[in-house]
Amino acid sequence: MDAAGPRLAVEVVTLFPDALRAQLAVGVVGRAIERGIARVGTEDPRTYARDVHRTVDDRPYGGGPGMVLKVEPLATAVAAAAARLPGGSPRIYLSAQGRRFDQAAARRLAALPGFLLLAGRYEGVDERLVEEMIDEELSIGDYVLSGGELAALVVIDATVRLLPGVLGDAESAEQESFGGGRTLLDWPHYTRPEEWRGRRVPEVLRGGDHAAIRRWREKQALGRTSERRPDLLAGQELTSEERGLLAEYREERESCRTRSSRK
Ligand code: 9D3
Repeated sequence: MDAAGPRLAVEVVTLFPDALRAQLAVGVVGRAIERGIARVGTEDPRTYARDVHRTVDDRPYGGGPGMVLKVEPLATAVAAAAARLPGGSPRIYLSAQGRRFDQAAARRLAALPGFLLLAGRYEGVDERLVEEMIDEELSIGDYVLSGGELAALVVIDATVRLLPGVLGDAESAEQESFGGGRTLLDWPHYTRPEEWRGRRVPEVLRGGDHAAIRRWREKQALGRTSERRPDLLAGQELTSEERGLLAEYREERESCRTRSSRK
């Protein structure tokens, strides 16, 4: 018996609970829920719409295109979902106006006993609902989505995989293997066959020298990060070991380019 309840409880207020639940059933998150580590409930505001058409939206004051989610029945749905969460669980509105969700935000949410996610649709929700019932607003990035459901799935996925016992020991260790607390891009991965269209798997990965393999992977991770995402390394002090690996990476890239451009 699991009388302790889940380590993390999440509630999502959404007009599309079925679509959300389908995605939550698969993969790492699906397994965490099955095992009782996390619990994700949903609440559909349409349930609380009292008119025959079950209306949840209305035209915006001031005019303009699109519709706005009405404050009632949304308020009833938020209250019903919040009542199932541990005390102190923040209520988060997913919107393009929010602070950017990142790995640090995922770690912060993973440390909580629970949180509520409100996924909007159409042009958004009546601002008075936000003022009255919402603690913070989160965006997942600078692009336009059609609603908050995909954002809710992103936040839940990134958060649940950080909960103790969700990942295996090996995967958990890999998350922390390099970088001394900073985020680096991943190194390249290969599996069989050892040659495909004339491209061979890097020789070091085929030998059993684990120290050499580890060094090669760290070099690739550092090199790719500095080439593709210099912003992740900006303002960070590299160790002399790391500077050496980065110099090696750049030399190897250079000699690779020289070779491939030779006539
Ligand atoms: C300027 C008029 N709009 C539509 C073109 C604004 C707008 C309304 C509703 C833009 C996006 C949305 C729906 N977006 C979300 O619900 C959303 C979102 C996003 O669009 N980008 C990044 N993160 C998020 S979190 C929720």
